[in-house]
Amino acid sequence: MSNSLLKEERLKNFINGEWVDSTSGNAAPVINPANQLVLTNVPLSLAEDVGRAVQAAKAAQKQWALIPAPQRAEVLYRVGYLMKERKEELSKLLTMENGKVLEEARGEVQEGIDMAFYMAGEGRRLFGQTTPSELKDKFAMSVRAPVGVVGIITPWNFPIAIATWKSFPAIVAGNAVVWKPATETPIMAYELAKIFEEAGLPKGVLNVVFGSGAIVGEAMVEQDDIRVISFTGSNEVGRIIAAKCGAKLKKVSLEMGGKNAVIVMEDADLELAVEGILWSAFGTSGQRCTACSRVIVHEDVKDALEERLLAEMAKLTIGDGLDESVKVGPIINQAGLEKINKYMEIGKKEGATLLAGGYVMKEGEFANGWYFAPTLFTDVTPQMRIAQEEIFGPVVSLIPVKSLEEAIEVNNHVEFGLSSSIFTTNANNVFTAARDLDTGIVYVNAGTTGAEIHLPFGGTKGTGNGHRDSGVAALDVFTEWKAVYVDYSGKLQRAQIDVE
Ligand code: UN1
Repeated sequence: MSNSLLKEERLKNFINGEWVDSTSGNAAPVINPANQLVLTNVPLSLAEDVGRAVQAAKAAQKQWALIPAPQRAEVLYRVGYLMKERKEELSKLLTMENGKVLEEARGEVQEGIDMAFYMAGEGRRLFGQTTPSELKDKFAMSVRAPVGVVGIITPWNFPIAIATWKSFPAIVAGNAVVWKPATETPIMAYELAKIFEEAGLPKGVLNVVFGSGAIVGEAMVEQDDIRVISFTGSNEVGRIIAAKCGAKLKKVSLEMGGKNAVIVMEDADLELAVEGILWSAFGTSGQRCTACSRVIVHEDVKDALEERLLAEMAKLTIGDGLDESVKVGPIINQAGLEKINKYMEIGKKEGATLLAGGYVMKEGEFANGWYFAPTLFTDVTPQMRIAQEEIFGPVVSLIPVKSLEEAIEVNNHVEFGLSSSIFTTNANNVFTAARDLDTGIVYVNAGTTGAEIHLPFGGTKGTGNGHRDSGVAALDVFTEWKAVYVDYSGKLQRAQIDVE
């Protein structure tokens, strides 16, 4: 084992409160993208393992749902405090398995801590409505009921934060969870399950089954006892899940990426805009659903913006995220690196001008990791593939425009609708943009990343299917509305008929 933080040579599934091997006996290495050292091994489970997890979850959920929500929430408070105590250790492990720089890893763990306390608070709210009945001596209200067993499928780019967005509301609302984490980043799942165990979550309420989407994910979708699937990942996989869940009338919540833009108007504070672009484009090496991959710039400030961006990009330090001086870490794996690199040729062939970066970094200290140089294309037109498709890497395309109207049109002219941003000092521009940008998240004078956990996270068009993660909106995914009528008149009162 290459580090002392993680002692297990091979992780185990967590089913019914027990740590168990997968029935397949197979495993895959978990590789640190900064240096390609093996951190541990992740089991590759089978449908049978999912079946066991679902049975455990089903049995546990019946009891869990009967515990008052404020008491269920106490487990989440304990989870939050344990995460806080272990923040530094968790952050280091996160950097090792995912590659993001330590400062960002700390931010991600904090996002999980925030979610724990926020959702624990929901245990004393979980508000429904009370409303007058149209009939005398009759009471009407709506309450949130748990859906039962929920399936969550989480990505490698935010292996702990996104898991908390989904599992915490599900658990506080009285559901039991079957969770398939990404095989690239299972250590965060393993650590979070250990924390839940320590926090006293009853066995079977949270079950972790490691393995591939094709086998474990597929088995979860096929299981009739899983009533909701909440998925974050690619648009391609999301569509398959949605179709299969549709055929089974299973509720499905999808979050599938973005092609997010920063708009820079001629009246913008350029220094601030450059800071916002750098942080949201090259932070996490561009591997965020919310990453900025387009800059839509007013032609009057295009040259000035390019110049400042290039100057600041030259200062970015690249390397192993455990080194506190590093600003941009590695790419998750070889496949990710190849995908990004493919877009370099595509962009050049389409006629875009490459101003910086554009290559895989292989020399010296980069030889054993997966690194891509921060990249800037300019004179990009809105219909080019580099301006349309999600690259998921440190690559930005500059698109010049003549007006706010054109900027908004260009922003909206993509398949996705997750996040957008505008830098401007004009109040009319602010409100016009906030109204007309067709994305689930809009930032003013900030980059495209940085969502806070008590607001809804998700987007329009190809980004999602109308649901949201985090915020109160997450409760809508993991609860059913139940309308309850109590007639205390002592006689049969017919709605719509016995109304005086
Ligand atoms: C993601 O990229 O899938 O707003 C999640 C942000 C983070 C979450 C990103 N708080 O960038």
